[in-house]
Amino acid sequence: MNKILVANRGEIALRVMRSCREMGIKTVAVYSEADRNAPFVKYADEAVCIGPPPSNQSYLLGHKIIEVCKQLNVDGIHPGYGFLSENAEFAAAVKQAGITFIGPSPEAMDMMGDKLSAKAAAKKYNIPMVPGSEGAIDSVEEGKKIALATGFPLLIKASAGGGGKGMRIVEKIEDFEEQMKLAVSEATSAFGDGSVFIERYVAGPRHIEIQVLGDTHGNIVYLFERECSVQRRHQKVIEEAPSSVLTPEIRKAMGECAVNVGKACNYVGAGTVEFLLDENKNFYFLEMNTRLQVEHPVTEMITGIDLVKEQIKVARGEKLAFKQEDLKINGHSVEVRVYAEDPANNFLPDIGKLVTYKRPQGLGVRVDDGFEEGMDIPIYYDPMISKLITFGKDRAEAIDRMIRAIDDYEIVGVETTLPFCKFVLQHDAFTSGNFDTHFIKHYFKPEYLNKETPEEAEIAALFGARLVLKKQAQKVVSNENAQPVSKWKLNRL
Ligand code: MV4
Repeated sequence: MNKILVANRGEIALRVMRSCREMGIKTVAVYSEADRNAPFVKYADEAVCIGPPPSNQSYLLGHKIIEVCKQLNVDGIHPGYGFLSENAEFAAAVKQAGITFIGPSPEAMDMMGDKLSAKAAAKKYNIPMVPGSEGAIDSVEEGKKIALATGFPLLIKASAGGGGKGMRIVEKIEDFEEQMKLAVSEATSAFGDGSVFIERYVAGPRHIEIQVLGDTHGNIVYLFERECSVQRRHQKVIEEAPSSVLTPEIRKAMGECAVNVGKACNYVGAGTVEFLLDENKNFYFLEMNTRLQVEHPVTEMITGIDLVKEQIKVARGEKLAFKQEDLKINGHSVEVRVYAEDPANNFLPDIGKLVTYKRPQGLGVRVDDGFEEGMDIPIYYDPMISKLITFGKDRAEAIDRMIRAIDDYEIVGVETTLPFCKFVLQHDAFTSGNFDTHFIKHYFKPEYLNKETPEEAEIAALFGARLVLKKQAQKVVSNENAQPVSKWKLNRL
């Protein structure tokens, strides 16, 4: 493989291209008019503008991207995450054009894209699943029977859904009919497929996912877990690896189940198998994501494996260079997602210019981003500014390092979720490891971020600046390089 086109933008496009460069592979960026000056466009060996800013006129235009590949003699496409990454039709069209899709087969994507067919495939390997319906519910009558046998509360889920879309909780049989009708109509309008199924509702679960990697020779391994329980409205906020609740025995059992889910669809490449873990540490298979995930860096940090390189190697037909017993967890890694959103104002996107943008640095700190100081955050896409990742010898060190990195990060011009992430990292429930998917609902209130009114902030900043100047004047003799406290800190903390 000599040239790879990255069918994505932002931090993930850049992250993929870095691995390509290390492997001596040329890169092609495709970009929208909104991303003309983006770092990933500058980093690529070649770059082609494919349309106006809206994704459906640029990053989602599979046929146009394949045309670019043909013109530039591209031999592989890396889809990143989001956009076309889980589109089986696109993967098939890429293959049809004689280009390597860096990811699983269209068949595996189709099988795992539908939750019912994923569960049916997993069932053949005796993977534990939440009790509920065997397949789709065809009528309200049938649904009620299964609901009574399953028990309440229960969930009605859309087979074509994912990430919590099209999910409805039912507390009692009297509500079943109405909720089922709503679920079916939501699923039909959102996914064009009204198939729904029933699962018992697992209260207070942890969301734990297993990274798997398969090659074209039938080998598949697990790269341990990521704990993703801290999330807000199905949007992950903090991820870490390993999870502080898994014993070596449960880790092995979950890992082996994940490998079997991969085997059930002849999985090739990097994939993620999602599980729920209940209070008694029983785990249940939920779904499989057939792409590289946003949070893949924490796995890279604790295994020392570059997942993008591995994706490319297996796409070239190489055998995995390691076996399960070669893989070990080393240390601990935490990731926070830094969004241009205002956590004090219901997480409304706060789009604007990155007037000041200074990354934290130092031992154990990794920043995956796609911005430079002075750039505008486009309104057309996900408002994620960066992923801030830390690594330490143990969980406490990774967390302390993350708090230090958050304090060192200087972002002026937009509100960010950094103070919110710091709040979570300092919370007893988080540091003790005793939390579940309801963490934010249970513990977070916007007032905890203690944001001042603009007037108060200005007064505080003026006082702070005076104090800093005074202190600096005193320090000149002992430390002439003393840094003033950043404006960001004065305003936000
Ligand atoms: C569940 C559940 C409880 N019981 N299934 C939400 C996203 C989708 N992947 C599955 N989800 C859930 N499925 C049963 N039977 C609770 C959730 C859930 C959740 C799961 C993972 C992470 C965050 C979550 C937040 C709310 C609900």
